[in-house]
Amino acid sequence: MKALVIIPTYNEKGNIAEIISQVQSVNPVFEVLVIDDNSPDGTGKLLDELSQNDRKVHVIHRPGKMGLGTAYVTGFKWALSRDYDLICEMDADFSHPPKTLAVYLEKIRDFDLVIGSRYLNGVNVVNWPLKRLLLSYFANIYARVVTGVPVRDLTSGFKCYRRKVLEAVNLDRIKSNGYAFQIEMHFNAYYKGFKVTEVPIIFEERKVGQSKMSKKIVYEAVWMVWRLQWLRLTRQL
Ligand SMILES: Nc1nc2c(ncn2[C@@H]2O[C@H](COP(=O)(O)OP(=O)(O)O)[C@@H](O)[C@H]2O)c(=O)[nH]1
Ligand SMILES: [Mg+2]
Repeated sequence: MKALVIIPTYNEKGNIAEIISQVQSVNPVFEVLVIDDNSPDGTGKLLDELSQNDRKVHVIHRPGKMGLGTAYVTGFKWALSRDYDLICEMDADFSHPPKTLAVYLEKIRDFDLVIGSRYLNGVNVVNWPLKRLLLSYFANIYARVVTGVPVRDLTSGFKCYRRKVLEAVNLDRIKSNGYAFQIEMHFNAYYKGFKVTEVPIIFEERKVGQSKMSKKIVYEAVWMVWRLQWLRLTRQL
């Protein structure tokens, strides 16, 4: 079995080497693909060195900051043009505990998509300002009600797909770039009939570097859920 962890980066010089090393120490089956958007802090240069010394570390450089969604779509296509069976998504900033990847390896035997969830058994988020937590929490309830997808953490960016899920999604039609991207992918997987499950994670706010979250990303999710329902009901999904 071949497994790939895709990590998008923008200014993650202080995190990227350590996160790659922790992913690899969970299980040597994991290869890593980093999509770097020409980070001004030199993350890309560091990645060139890391990938030159390790054939299980891969890097794609894009010319500028183009957003999370298009970074993942680029990574998915790269993975699908090779022989990976499992394709995972993860942030570079240690908000997603690498150890959970071991749980994904177990769970994915029985499911097609395993999502790391902050909102199973209460709220498991550490060090977020209350405002941000409330936004995320209620955004998830809103998205769940509008989309009808029974996933507690629809905006989670930490998960593992079986290859066939990504093959079934028309990646060229994925439109969103921020949190909505995660909703859009979960929506597709669920309504295309794949077996989706969640496992609890404890999400910790980053200690190094800065968040790239913006108002624009939030608004995108507000209308995207309606667009997704429209596409589904008119059989365009
Ligand atoms: N390639 C790429 N990575 C990005 C971009 N925006 C954010 N990231 C990465 O996506 C992950 C999550 O971003 P982050 O700013 O921590 O968002 P937050 O956790 O929602 O505050 C991190 O690994 C970032 O470096 C982007 O435009 N391009
Ligand atoms: Mg983060």
